[in-house]
Amino acid sequence: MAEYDPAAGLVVDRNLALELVRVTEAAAIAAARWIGRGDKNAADGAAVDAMRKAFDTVAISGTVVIGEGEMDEAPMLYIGEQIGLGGPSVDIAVDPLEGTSITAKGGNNAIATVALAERGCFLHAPDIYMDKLAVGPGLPDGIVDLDAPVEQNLRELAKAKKCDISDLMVCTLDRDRHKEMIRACRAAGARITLLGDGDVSGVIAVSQPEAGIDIYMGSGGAPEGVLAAAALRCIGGQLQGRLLFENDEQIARAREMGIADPKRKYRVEEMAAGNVMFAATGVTTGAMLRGVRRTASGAVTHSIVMRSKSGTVRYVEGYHNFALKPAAFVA
Ligand code: VTB
Repeated sequence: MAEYDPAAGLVVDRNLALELVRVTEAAAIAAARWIGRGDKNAADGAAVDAMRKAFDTVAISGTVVIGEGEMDEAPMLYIGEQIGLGGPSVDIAVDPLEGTSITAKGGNNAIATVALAERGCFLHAPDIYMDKLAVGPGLPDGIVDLDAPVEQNLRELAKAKKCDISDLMVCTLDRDRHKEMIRACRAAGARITLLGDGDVSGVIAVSQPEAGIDIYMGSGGAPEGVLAAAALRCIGGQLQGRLLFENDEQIARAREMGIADPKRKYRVEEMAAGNVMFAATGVTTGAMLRGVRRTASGAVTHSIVMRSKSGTVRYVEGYHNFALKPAAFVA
């Protein structure tokens, strides 16, 4: 069924969300061939290639706004690339393989992911770091803040959740730059899950009660921040993000991309506005999704797909028959 959104003046079919699952399934199946084979670039390349081909069957006029890089450095899914069969004008954010190193090592939590929004609705985040702070739905707005000390955020969150700080589980990337933050969390008495990679699913975990994560904090890729914001637009939860510029050149480039205030603290709806759809398929098993499982004649995939407009979250189990469809392109 088509939906008319007067604010955007565009017609976006809700079934597009299900189309996105085909796209992430294709990328995940292709990447899964490279699990544990020690070649992260090959895994990434396979995911990009499969995802790019899968987009050719989706009825959109899509523009990649979060992608694999600039046109001169990425042959496919580069920023500005036009994709799709033709249809409503939408912006696309992709991370064909979030967790290339995880996949290369056969670790946990690698996903293939895509988000879609009406034209102009995603923050055009440059490929730099973003400081992130996220908590799940149902908490008072602003209960935690990027500018507040770690201890204060944990204290306020524990109070709101009516538990002790020692009951809280923090999630962050295991990086040297987070040493001081991790020390402060531990000193306050909180528990911590350290991720090797994959902060898109790390952030989303705060809004999935079964994942057991109360708060995500720390810096990771800015494009990954926009993808996580797209997911939280659909399932709820708070995420604050601030771009971390390392030099004036990066600030100047961001200005060209439309970012006027380099110190701005973005909220979820400022990173992913309007009618948003998000899909992800597990490549390797994690808290959110099971990884691709190979069978004698095909593969089984596990995906999540959601829409901001309805708030519906679907888990999709796909049984793919390679005898009927080529393995690298399940569409
Ligand atoms: C994170 C993580 C990604 O990059 O965004 C991270 O989610 C940030 O960069 O999976 P560093 O690795 O330099 O910390 C990835 O690890 C890879 O894109």
